Amino acid sequence: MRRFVASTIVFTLSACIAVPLGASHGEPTPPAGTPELTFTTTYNGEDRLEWTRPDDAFRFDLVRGDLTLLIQTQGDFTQATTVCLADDTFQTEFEDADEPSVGEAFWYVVRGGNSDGDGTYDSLSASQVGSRDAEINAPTFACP
Ligand SMILES: [Ca+2]
Repeated sequence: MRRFVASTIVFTLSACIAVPLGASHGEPTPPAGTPELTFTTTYNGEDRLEWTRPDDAFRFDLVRGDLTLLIQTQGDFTQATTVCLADDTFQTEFEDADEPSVGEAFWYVVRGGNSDGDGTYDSLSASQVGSRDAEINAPTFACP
């Protein structure tokens, strides 16, 4: 009986914490920000991706694509997206063991998510033309 009561209390607290400040209860508020992604090579030669955690995001989707395909298709992320590397991970880093072929390159993008939905793969920079989201979400192997 005591365990049941404790579970109920924990659930109630979690539900309240998930609602961002200033948001009305019942209105879905997926992350408005976008993680900032950085790429480094570790001391043992691993390719490490790290990203920032926007205040309103606690899970992340990381996708990889083929840069040559992206250029050849004039920016078609549907054709150039090749793999979902991490789906709903709580981590803010990933080590990619795969290497592109000689003369090729990978591109990576990450989006945040919360209990209300997914954020955006867009950079939110004025220099970006159009949105990446619909094209990156289209392939069957895209991050759900
Ligand atoms: Ca996901």
